[in-house]
Amino acid sequence: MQTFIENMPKAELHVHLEGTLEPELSFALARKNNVELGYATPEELVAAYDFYDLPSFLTIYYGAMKVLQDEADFYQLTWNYLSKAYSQNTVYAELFFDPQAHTSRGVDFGVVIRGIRAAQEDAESKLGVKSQLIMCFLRDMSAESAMEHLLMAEPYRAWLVGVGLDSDEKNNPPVKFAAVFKKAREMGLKLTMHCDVNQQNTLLHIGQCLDDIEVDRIDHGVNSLESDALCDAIKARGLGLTVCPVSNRFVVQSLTSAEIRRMLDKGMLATINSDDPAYFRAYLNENLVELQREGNFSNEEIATLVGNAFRVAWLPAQEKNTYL
Ligand code: ES4
Ligand code: ZN
Repeated sequence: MQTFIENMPKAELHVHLEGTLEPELSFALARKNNVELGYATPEELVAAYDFYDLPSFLTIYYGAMKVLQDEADFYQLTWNYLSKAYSQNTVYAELFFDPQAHTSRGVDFGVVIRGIRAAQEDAESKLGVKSQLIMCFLRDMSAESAMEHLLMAEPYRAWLVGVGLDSDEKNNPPVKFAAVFKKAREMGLKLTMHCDVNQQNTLLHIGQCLDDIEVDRIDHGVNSLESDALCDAIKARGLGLTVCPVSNRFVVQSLTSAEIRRMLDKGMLATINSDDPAYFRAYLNENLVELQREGNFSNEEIATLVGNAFRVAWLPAQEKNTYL
């Protein structure tokens, strides 16, 4: 089964580029940029990864970003992820990035996106790994800041496929960003939002994603299973759910294999993803292998989950069919 999973051509739709920052690269960039990390070795840094919910994770995730300073750093981050994807037979990826986590540190928006874009182009031409970029807004920052960043992105519109919403969900509902997402849709961008597992008001938030924002996909969305009406709406609209098993384990102590099986049984378009693989210590293959073991999924079920990622990818139908 492990070989079956490793050999399949795969797509990943929910991976935060900043969440692919491996400890070894952190150390190399810290040395290059004269940044103090506060740990003697990469192993010591990993040992300090102590998260058990979303806020405890986000503190570590944002803190580590201080080593990312110039265009070459964003290139290296992105190139390393896409090379890892290549090594795992992940042939297509939609990549999240968090510009506000960089501009708030004084790093220019253009520096971030140009570094990422150059690595995407090289990965496609040299490795054959195709990728598209999704700009995320930090929901614990203001709607005004999100709108400013959407305007900053206008000159780079052609480099983006969509926008997303991430960071701390508590007291930051989808409707806070209704105007920003409306403008993004007018720019021709696809829309997605995080509805992380077991967040306060999660059913309200999923409902707002569907009815107020009219998203094209939902990131996580596992709690939709608690409402038949939400499940029916998600199914009727053919919306993909980007589920992240190993990420979920930090919050609910399970890979949510039972929930993923229920989604499959209902005909919902669940996909499997790594979220923040450098932190959760699992890329796409490891997520699939561990999920299969916990849920005892058949080859056919794994193939459906992997196929779903191509089905709901933001690619022209003709291009998707070359992968399916
Ligand atoms: C994230 Cl798991 C998760 N949830 C919300 N925001 C995030 N940013 C990076 N990983
Ligand atoms: Zn995420």
